[in-house]
Amino acid sequence: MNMSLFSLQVIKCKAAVLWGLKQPFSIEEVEVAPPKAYEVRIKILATGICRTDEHVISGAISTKFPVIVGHEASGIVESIGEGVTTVKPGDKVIPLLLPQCGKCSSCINPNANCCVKADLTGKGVLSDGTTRFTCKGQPIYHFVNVSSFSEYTVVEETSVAKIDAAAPLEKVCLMGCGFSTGYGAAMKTAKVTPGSTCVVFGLGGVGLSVIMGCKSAGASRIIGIDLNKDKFDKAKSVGATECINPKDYTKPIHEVLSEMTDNSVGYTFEVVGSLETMIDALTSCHPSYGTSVVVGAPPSSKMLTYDPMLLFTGRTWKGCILGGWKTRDDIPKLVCDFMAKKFDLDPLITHVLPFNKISEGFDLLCKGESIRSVLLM
Ligand code: COD
Ligand code: ZN
Ligand code: ZN
Repeated sequence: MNMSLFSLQVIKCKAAVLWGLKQPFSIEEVEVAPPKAYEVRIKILATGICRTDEHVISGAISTKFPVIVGHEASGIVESIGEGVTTVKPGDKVIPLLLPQCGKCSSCINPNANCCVKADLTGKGVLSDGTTRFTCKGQPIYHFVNVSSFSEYTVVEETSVAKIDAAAPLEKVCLMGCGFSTGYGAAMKTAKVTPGSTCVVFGLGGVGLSVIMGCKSAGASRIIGIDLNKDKFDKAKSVGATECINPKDYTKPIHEVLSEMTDNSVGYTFEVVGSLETMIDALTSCHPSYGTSVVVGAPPSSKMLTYDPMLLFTGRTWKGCILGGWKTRDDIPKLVCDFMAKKFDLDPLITHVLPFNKISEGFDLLCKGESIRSVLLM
């Protein structure tokens, strides 16, 4: 019997609603509709604050308002819609900003993960074109199929990964975005080789996760770069062998790196999201065998000019979303690796706050004081 039949009713709960651009979060009582066919209603228990959520508030990423953002979360399945077979009420899960439908050309290709069902353009609705949230009689839009700044959310079955029942939800929520993005950029997308030299531009939570990935892959030298030297100690604690600030040099950073490494940089990672560092990172990897990965989301509708000679000599330039992982397959495996202590998430979690202190969490992010704040519902 479909267990969701027991709970097919609207749930009233707390959510942080953004009513418009550059507006503060407003904690509201919202109605969360029951899951329709092939949908899952999740009780969110922990959710991290990611820079991309802030980009919605500022307008750097366009979405429809009013909206419930939040996309780095963990929780427990509350009920399931008709036809759902891969999760059941009570399962621990991570909702996925990048679905894995298993059928589209990306899902079928072993080297791709950008599923056609992903909402990367801010449609803000589920597959049937409607939302499952209402507040004060008004529909509230979803964000990247997740909307975790709510005590309950509804996602599609293709946007949920079932994880180990013993996983600590207040930590593994970071697998929903920041950690997986950085770690995967090194392990899955670049496929860093043992003994290599890696350079990471930007030492926020995602950059630190790239460093952890380079370390796990066996890189022997990992150079961290940031304009803020306060980021260096943490970077070294997770595996950077040295850290530099471009402001301390008059030479261009690629020349500094070439001299430091005797021209042997195998991999560079752009984890800032700026056009200048994308070019710096490309230029800094070895002209013939170097690979540079764009991890930071590029600013919307900005173009880049570069000297094609940089590629002509043999460099590889690639990008990835969510580290390149196939989300439903790989995120549960990452949780297993975490449980097996292959890496630690504690260095990334600088603040833990109750959900109603969400605005405080965003202030910490904007002041550069937090790596990741985790909100507990
Ligand atoms: N050179 C070096 N470091 C710099 C520079 C610069 N020119 N400018 C800023 N920095 C440093 C800052 O001091 C800071 O330490 C760091 O770069 C950025 O860190 P945070 O804490 O602001 O951000 P993160 O690490 O949480 O995330 C940064 C990304 C750029 C990766 C993020 O915003 C992003 O674009 N994510 C998209 C990637 C993805 O797949 N996302 C999935 C959904 S979000
Ligand atoms: Zn994110
Ligand atoms: Zn797909």
